[in-house]
Amino acid sequence: MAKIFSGVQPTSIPTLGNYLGAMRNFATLQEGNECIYCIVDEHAITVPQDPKEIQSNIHSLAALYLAMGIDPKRSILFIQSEVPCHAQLGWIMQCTSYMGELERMTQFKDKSKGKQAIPAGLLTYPPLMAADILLYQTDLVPVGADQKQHLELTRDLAERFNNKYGDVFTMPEPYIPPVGARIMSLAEPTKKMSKSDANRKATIFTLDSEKDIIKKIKSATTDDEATVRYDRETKPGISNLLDIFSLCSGTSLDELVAKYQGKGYGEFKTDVAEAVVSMIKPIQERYNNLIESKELDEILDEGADKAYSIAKKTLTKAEAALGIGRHN
Ligand code: AQP
Repeated sequence: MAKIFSGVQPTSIPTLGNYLGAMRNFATLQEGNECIYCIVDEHAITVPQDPKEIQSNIHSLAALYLAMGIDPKRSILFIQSEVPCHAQLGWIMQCTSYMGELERMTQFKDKSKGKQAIPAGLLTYPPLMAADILLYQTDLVPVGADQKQHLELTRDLAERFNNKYGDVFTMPEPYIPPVGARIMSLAEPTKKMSKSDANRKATIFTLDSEKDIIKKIKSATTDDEATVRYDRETKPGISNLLDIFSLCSGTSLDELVAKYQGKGYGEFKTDVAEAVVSMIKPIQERYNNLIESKELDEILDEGADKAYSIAKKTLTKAEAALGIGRHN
């Protein structure tokens, strides 16, 4: 039985990329493993957030986790800021990190580019993420490809700490799916699909209406060749749509390419949209039943209590190893 931990930021409604790259695996990993899933709201405030919007996003994300198959009887679901050990071990991880390695993180470089005043939290995001993972003595972290670098840093920090102060942390491994780990923007298919993309046409959100999903896929950037075939280099738009189609329908890429031989992009896009809608609709139906339910708060309260009792043990161990606070 492996210990699994992962989180999603309530920066907006999760995208199709968040779902296919990470959240879809959260439910399947529940089988035979101990899973802990988190709404990482402290990560979200590394860029400015509207207080009302982030509150609403936190509730929606909790309901979506459950709608996507997280079973609170088997897994722990909680909000990061409700378990103070995250910020506390986050500080210890910041003190374990070097400026140079944090400045080299691709996400930091991307998100700070062109900014006059860069929030320090953008730089210290990875040590906080390391704390999230290490608090639960995690074996496996299901994430999309964009988080691979942060996970490598988590391993470096754990190793550095363990070497200096003794064996406190388990060394986590990433769990990156072979397909779907990097779903691309519909508007600019050489860039990853992101919640915070200013161009709303670039991203499918998991709560988008059927009409919007169809519209976005129909307007997705493709190429002039008019042949459906897979080539990430020369046909990034069509290849991205093929990945999405394959993951949403369970049909292999080869079968899809064969099926659309000699057919135009119009018919192909219509069918991609239909596959996305069919996959998302049942999630949305479950979400609609959950979002107003009292049950949601009870699950999050219980999740925070359970997460705290695990996290506190690791935090105490780390503080004792460092010699801070009082320990007998
Ligand atoms: N395009 C993507 N394809 C596959 N997986 C993805 N993930 C993100 N984008 C894609 C994975 O989703 C999980 C949750 O992501 P996150 O909320 O922690 O933040 P992120 O990685 O920064 O994702 P976004 O959507 O781009 O959010 P914003 O715009 O707020 O920064 C992670 O496992 C991630 O790898």
